[in-house]
Amino acid sequence: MRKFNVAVVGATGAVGNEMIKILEERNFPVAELKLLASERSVGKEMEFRGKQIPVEALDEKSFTGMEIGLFSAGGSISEHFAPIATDAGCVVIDNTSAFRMTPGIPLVVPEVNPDDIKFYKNRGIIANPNCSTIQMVVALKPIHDVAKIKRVVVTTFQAVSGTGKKAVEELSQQIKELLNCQNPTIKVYPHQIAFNCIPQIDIFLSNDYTKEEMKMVGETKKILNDASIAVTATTVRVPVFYSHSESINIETQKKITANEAKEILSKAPGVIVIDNPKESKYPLAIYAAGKDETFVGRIREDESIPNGINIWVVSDNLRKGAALNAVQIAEILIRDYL
Ligand code: NAP
Ligand code: 3JN
Repeated sequence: MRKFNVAVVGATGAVGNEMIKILEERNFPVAELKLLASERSVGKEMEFRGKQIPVEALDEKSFTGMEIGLFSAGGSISEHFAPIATDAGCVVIDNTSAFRMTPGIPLVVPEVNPDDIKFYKNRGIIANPNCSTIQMVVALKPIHDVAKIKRVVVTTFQAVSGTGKKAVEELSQQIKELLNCQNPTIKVYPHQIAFNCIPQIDIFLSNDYTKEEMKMVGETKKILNDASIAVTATTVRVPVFYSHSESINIETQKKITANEAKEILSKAPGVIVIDNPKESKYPLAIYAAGKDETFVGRIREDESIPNGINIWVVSDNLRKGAALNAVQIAEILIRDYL
C-alpha cells in the first residue's frame, strides 16, 4: 500500500496528541510524520511508532512534500496556513471552525455523509465538524433516514478537554485547591469549573446564544444536507475530563416508537446502544472515554408531542469528536481519491 507524508498541525495540543495516537493505533499508512506546533514547543519530542519525533515550528515552508495536513491549532492558524498547505499540494483536514460553513468546502462525518469527501477537490480542504455536532449527527442520521426529523432540542454536558490542555490542568488544580480549603485559580473559564456547571461555551453572539450553540445549529443542517431541520441548543461545560454527554429531544414527521428507535440505532454505524433502565444501564462519560463509538441510551418517547423521541448520547470528544473523525476522513480520502 502507498504511504503518505502527513503533517499534524497543533501536534502538542489535546487534539494533536490524540491524532498521533490514532494514526498509530489504526496503522495509518504514514511515510513521514511531521509534527508542527508553535515556537514554544521547539525542542520537544513526541513518540510515534516507538520513535521520538522532534516538534517543529509551523512556518510557510512546513508543507513542502506533505500530502495530508491534519490541522488543530485554532481557526486563525487554519485560515492562514491551510491555503499555503493546499498550494503545496497537501490536502487539509481541518478540525477548526475556520472553513466549516464555507460553501463548497465539505463538512464530513464518515458515518453520515462520506460521499461529500469528493468535494475536497474544490479547495483541497475538508472540514471536521465541532465535537458536539459530530456525536449528535451520528445518532440523528439513522432516525432522519427513517422518520425525517423536523426539530431537535439539544442540551450538552461538555468535558473540559474540549477547551484544550490548559483547561484539563485547571480542573485538576481547582479540585486540589478546593479540597485543601484554598481559593481556586480561575484562568481558563469565566467561573470556577470544579464542582460547578457553566452554561457558556465560547463567546456570546448578538442573539444571546453562544458560538458553540450556533455551531451546532448550522453544522447539523449542512451535514444532514437539510436546511429545514429546526435545531436549538444549550451548551454547558461540566467538571468532567473526557467525553461530552448530550440530552437530545427529536421531533419527527413520521411516528417511530421507542422500540423502533432502539432497533434503528442498534444497527447504525458507529453507534452502540446501552439502554437498560431497570439495571441503571445507560451511556456514561467515564466509560465512553478512550472509545471510538458514540453511545446512545435513555431512548424513550416524548409523551408531550405526537412524534417525539428523547435520547442520551455520549462520546469521547477528543476521539470521535475530533481526531478520530479526522483520521477516518483521511482513510476514505486515501482509499477512494488519492
Ligand atoms: P490545545 O490543547 O490548547 O492545543 C493547541 C495546539 O495549537 C498546540 O499544539 C499549540 O502548540 C498549537 N498552536 C497554538 N498556537 C500556535 C501557533 N501560533 N503556531 C502553531 N501552533 C500553534 O488545544 P486543542 O484542544 O488541541 O484544540 C486546538 C484547536 O482544535 C482548537 O482551537 C479548535 O479549533 C480545534 N478543536 C476542535 C474540536 C472539534 O470539535 N473538532 C475540538 C477541540 C478543538 P504549542 O503547544 O506549541 O502552544
Ligand atoms: O469546547 C468544546 O468542547 C469544543 C471546542 C471546540 C473549539 C474550541 C476552540 C475553537 C473550536 C471548535 O472546534 O469549534 C474552536 C474553533 O475552531 O472555532
